[in-house]
Amino acid sequence: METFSKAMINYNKEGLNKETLIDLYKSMLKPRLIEEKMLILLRQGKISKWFSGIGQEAISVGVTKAMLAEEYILPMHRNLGVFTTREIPLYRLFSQWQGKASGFTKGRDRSFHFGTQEYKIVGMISHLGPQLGVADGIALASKLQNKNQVTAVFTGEGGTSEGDFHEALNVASVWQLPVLFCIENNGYGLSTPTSEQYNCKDLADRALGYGMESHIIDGNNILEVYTKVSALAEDIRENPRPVLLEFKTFRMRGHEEASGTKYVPQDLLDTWAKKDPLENYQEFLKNEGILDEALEVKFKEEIVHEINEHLDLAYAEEVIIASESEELNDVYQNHLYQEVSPNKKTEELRLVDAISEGLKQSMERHDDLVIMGQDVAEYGGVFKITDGFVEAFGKDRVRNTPICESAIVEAAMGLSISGIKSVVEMQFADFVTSGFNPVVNYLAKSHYRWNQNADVVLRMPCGAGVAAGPFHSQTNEAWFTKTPGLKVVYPAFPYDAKGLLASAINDPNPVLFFEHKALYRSIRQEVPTDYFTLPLGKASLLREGNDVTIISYGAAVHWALNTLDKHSNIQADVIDLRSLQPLDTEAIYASVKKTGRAIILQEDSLFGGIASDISALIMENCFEELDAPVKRVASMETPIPFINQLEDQYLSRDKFEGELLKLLAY
Ligand SMILES: Cc1ncc(C[n+]2csc(CCOP(=O)(O)OP(=O)(O)O)c2C)c(N)n1
Repeated sequence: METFSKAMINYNKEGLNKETLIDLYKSMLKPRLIEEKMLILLRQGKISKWFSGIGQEAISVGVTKAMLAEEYILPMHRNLGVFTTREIPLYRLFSQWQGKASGFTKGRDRSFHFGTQEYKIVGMISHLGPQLGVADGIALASKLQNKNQVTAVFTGEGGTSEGDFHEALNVASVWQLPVLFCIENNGYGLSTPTSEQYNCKDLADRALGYGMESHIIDGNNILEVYTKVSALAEDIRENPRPVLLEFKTFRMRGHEEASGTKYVPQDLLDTWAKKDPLENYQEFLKNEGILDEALEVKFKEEIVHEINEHLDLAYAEEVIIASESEELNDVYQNHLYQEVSPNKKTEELRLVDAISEGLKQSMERHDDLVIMGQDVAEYGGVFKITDGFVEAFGKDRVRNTPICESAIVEAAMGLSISGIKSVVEMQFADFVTSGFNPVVNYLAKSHYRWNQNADVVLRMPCGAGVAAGPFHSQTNEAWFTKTPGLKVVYPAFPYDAKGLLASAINDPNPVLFFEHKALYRSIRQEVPTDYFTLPLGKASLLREGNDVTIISYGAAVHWALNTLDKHSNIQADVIDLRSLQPLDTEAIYASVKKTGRAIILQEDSLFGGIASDISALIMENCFEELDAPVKRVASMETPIPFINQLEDQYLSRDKFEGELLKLLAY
């Protein structure tokens, strides 16, 4: 082994005892030796992919050592040292990498893509940036529950270019959340050097723009990392606030092992090789008389023995046997619906009032339920659903957010990780696109991947017919009904909206709750005054008849009813789906088998909408009983236009009558 002059890194061991100094050494040695073993296994074709953190161990280890065991850490793909320092048994890590059951994802996700509540680690999703907003949510929970805990989250310098980074830092600063944002600046994001990633000297300087404190730390100096982060963490526990840390380091190997380092200038690699965090520290400990050759060999032998023993355990473990039912069972967290029957006393409410009342009663029932959204606090939300909520529940629980849909969905995920339910109001369903990634990739996949539910309801004011143009009129449920892991509820009446919202909030899974804007103030109904629930996944049969089955949801239900009002001779079953995921196929099949004809009316444009799936389901399950082809009626294949004569033409509303008559005449 080459020896290095201790001048390459200046160590200051002041205030640290010998045990701590040795412990830090052993803690860095372990991930290094595991990695060396992994590189051999990779060459032998025994593992599939490896992201090396060699040369960056001081950051993972130093930060983790500075945290308390009950504090959450959100690592990235090069942070093996976080997992080993949290003392996860190695065979579980090896099983995870081999896709075996003793890992953390039952073979459903690879490498470091997992979390574990047992070790208070929340692993990444591939998209990198969302981790940062999730850390905000966990830190918010710590504040709301007065836990005085710090949350540490990692990102590479490449990940700081994502919008999630900006959103998460901004929210953390506005809300003064106790988060340590740890940037590991290792020179390259895949093949992209820092000069092509960002155009400022130090990423730490970005903190200024967010009104946040920041520090630059030598990421290769374990003692600097450990002492500085320990002091900061202690201070943040007392004075909650976010802090941005930029750790200067270098990626010594390829982005992942197969991709090599051809694009990295050799002199850079040579310079940083001299600053190796482990070898320099080892040299320092020897010079200080704390470590000697014999002890070094002993430690290495112990760790190598542990690695081999645990590798044998993992290799001996049976491979996963695929089971369809087990896979399907884990997409959603099991939840036993609790029926709360409606009381007798009713009042006439508009849809908007019923949602507001239902939400308020859920806030009373779940005393830690948090509402987040733009302008939802004093202003009461743009549709006034949360009017008066701040007075009733306080600003901790009714939270105005900056305009940052991604960070807020991610924060809701973080709250759920800490056991807190939340409702997020999208100001308009259209804007969910700005938070689309965390909805479909984080909330939807989390339970399936590592058994972590996302106890979040996204309220989605949606729909056309209000002359609001292409960006305030969409009914975008189809983007979500096709994503396993999400539930989608879409009431058409005040009574249903109130009961279903209560159930959506009780359900521990992520639920998108669509509220049609055009119905908010136009539809009235007698609604029970007290809290009550209705089951998700149950359609309601609004009218009964033998001629035809009309299937619809949302505003289109009212279009269908209005059409029938004009034709008293048509005897139709009218099914209001109320919930699209889960879908009440039983109600659909029972009706179609009775009538022999089915027409599905949706407000969304035709292609890829849920009407297409329902149509296919009917063909597959009721073909023998059909007297006519199933008909889908939907809006035009264009964006939604603004002016009423164009919008009227766009909508399926006025086409329905003709199509219904044609179907009946078939
Ligand atoms: C949203 C997104 N875009 C692209 C990628 C592909 N990708 C994975 S890691 C990576 C580079 C990340 O660089 P950095 O954040 O600096 O972390 P490092 O790998 O250097 O530790 C890229 C481009 C991705 N995973 N997610």
